Amino acid sequence: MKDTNPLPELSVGRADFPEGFRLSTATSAYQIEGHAFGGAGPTHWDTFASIPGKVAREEDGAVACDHYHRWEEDLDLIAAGNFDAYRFSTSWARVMPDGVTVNPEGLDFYDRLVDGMLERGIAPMGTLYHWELPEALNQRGGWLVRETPERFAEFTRVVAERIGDRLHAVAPINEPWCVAWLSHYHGFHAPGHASLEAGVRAMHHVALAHGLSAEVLHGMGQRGVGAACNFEYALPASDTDADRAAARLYDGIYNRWFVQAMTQGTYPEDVLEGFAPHMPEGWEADLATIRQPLDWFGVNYYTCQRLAAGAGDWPGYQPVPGPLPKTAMGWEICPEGLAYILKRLHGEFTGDVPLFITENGLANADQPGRPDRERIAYTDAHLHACLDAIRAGVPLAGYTAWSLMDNYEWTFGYEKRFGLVHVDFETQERTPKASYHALARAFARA
Ligand code: IFM
Repeated sequence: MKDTNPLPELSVGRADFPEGFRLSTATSAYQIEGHAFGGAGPTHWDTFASIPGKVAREEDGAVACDHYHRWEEDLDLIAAGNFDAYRFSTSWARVMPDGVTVNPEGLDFYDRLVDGMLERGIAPMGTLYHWELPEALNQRGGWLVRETPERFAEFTRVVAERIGDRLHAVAPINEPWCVAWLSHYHGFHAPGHASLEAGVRAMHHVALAHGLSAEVLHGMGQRGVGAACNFEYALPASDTDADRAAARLYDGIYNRWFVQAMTQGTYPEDVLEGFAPHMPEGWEADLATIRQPLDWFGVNYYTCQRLAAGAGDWPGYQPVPGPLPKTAMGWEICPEGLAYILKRLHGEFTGDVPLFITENGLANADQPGRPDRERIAYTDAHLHACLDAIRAGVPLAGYTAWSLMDNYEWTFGYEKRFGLVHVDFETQERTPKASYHALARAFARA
């Protein structure tokens, strides 16, 4: 049935936020570019997606949104949407197909893209690694071995030499927890390892990669060096001591491991209790490298998680479904968790370093011709949580909507739609959704 109700507006907008607050939107290379184009090398996501049962319909990022050819149209959408900044990522395998050798065509692509942003008045926010590792490096051990963070430092130098002068902000790694724990302990993402030992080694090597990369950037005089970590509001499933301990441990692995190492140069003691036997040799000496000065700290937030004590091996916690309304990913909609995370980061870890919401959004069962009211409501509630944190003294510098457009949602293939812009994957036609228009109106410049 046709939805004839008036289109909903956001109840907050640019005028409610402090002067200079930036509205941004984000994508990532493998999720949109079309990895088959431009001489990019194979990645461990191509390998993973080809294994039956790992990814819905065995879909991969070979064509994705064909952004490699349609980037100008996509930047026009960002500009017309009144976004101040655009968070994109550089594909390591596009720039260095075997992880080592430079592909000039790949660098040229990002050079054009960054210039295209500046021509349209959009501030480029780069992420160097958003999940696709060159397959050649995966073959050599990937994030299980120290060679990968060391090679990542070299990739950092190559990218920064070419486009660093025009980046307003740069983060080495998007969502280190996903790169390490989700992909090497849970095995849900590429490369699909599933053991405590693999998870722990990756948790250290990914942290080290952040540190080595930030060190290179600082050495080159790069401005705007930051980080982008993901957080979940961890809640005990019940009031028992056992469930509270489960939530605390989950919080340690998910929320505290990386930010504590990056800002304080230590790992959380409670997590180390279980990790210590599997940590790579000499890890203690790396903490000084992992702790680097940060100009800003990025927060990716989507949901809360309820944890119960489990009977299995350490860490043993069990996620338990909660009562709140859920997105198409099955994730609870919990904006108060965002305010909690922001206040806590500011109070315990990041101090005066400006925070930036580097991802927030939802997958929704969008239908063409029907306004995505759920996305507008979700965004509105999370923007209110941002205001709550700002009123409490949190130095919050911006908000990024994930994602500019529907794209490759990893193990879910193209089925889950996170976009402000609808993409028809048959024709590649882009159609802005009601949420895109609502944000554009709310953040129009005076
Ligand atoms: O699509 C992902 C993105 O690549 C990283 N953060 C979470 C998003 C939604 O799952």
